[in-house]
Amino acid sequence: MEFKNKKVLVCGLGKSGIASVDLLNKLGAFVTAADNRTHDKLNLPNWSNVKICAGKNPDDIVLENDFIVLSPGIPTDLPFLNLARKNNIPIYSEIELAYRVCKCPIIAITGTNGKTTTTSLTGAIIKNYRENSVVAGNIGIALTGKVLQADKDSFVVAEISSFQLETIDKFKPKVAAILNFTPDHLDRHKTFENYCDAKARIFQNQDENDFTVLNFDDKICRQMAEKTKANVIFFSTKEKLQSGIYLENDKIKIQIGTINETLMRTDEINLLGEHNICNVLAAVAMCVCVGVPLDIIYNTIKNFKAIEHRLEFVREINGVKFYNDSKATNVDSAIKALDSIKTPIVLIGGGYDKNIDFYDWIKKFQNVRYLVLIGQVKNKIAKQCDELGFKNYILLENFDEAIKKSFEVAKSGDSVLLSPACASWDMFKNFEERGDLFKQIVKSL
Ligand code: UMA
Repeated sequence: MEFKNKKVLVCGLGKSGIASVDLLNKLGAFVTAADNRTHDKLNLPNWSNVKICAGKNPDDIVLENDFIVLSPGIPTDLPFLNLARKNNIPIYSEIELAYRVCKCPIIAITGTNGKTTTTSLTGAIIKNYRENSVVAGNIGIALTGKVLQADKDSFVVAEISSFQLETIDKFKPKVAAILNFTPDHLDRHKTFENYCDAKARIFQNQDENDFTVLNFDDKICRQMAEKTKANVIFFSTKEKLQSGIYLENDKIKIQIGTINETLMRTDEINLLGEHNICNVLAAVAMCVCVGVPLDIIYNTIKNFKAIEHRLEFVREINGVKFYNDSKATNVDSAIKALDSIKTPIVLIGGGYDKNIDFYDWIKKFQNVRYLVLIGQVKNKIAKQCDELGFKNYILLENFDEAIKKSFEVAKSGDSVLLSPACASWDMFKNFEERGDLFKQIVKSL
């Protein structure tokens, strides 16, 4: 695709938008950068040749452009985007722009949970195989900002969200993995079905030379095998597969084509919880697809440690262990944390309301000694706790207060766990800011 002298409207000036503008500048496009926040609230680089449209939606200038690059956080049904569609102005996701300039194969990972750990681990393995490879995407680093760093012999390993997939066009990863499906982001996608459909777009352009890696243990994922044109590689922690990556007697087995090997024992893996074994199996599957030697896969997994904000151990005070699981922004992810910690738990939960139910999470509170609720959705969670007979909770306004209260009620041998089951956007910029503040306050106790 030719970008030189094209008029491009970049919408949203967070990480994705800023990286897209920089990339388009390099490619010789004429860029207008738009954000509905006012200019003083934006933290923009000193661009000399970029028009800025700030403090409103770009309704009045949208038709002046050849195409639009959309940041993932912007809903796709805004009036100015409908106007663009009516006038046949293409709307491309930021990852679509990255794909159009990418020189190497892309390994793309989506799913409701485990994306970040799986992407980090896959990225670590791939970098040990081809060192110029890059890891980016929803993991917190815009793909457009990294994509030119990867040469044709390397790989781009990308965490991909449902938001990013909504407006792809030709985006075609060499390997696409879907880890699992549970309800999330229903405020944006409206129905669970729409959310699953958005995620399934990850393989919509793949062909018989590509690979789709799917979780055999997740029914919806398993059914996706019928919809992809690519070679399906399943992984499973529950079933011995005829072909795929699976667990047998606590060992990881690889049975793909002519490869029939035992890779390692699960007790050689340094990650907490069974869900992380799934993430490891997915990473193994993806790396085998692109021909990474098994010794590189084995050694990288053996040396891989938990990532920040995901069941991250922070500190122990008077026998109370503190864990930062700020990345648990939905119910399924928060359940995984409860399953992984075996001590009694003082749990800090609540946050932004994504229009999801919390019943399944609350039903898992057998180990929860006390629940501290914060954020926009705290009253809804409290009501659902009452309905299920869980009474041991308190509602607080302030994050600092919540952590201090948790420490006060915790007994030696307990764990204080920040695992909110909600996004952070009501009180924080993102889950990283929430997790960082948690760690800072815990360290000051
Ligand atoms: N904005 C508008 N109009 C709107 C809405 C927002 O102009 O109607 C502007 C905001 O004022 C802001 C900008 O858009 O300046 C923000 O854009 P964005 O929300 O797309 O945020 P980015 O900083 O570009 O971050 C995005 C992802 N954020 C979201 O999808 C909400 C980041 O994922 C991702 O790391 C980053 O791109 C790089 O790829 C975060 C996330 O929470 C971690 N993702 C969700 C999740 O994992 O559950 C999907």
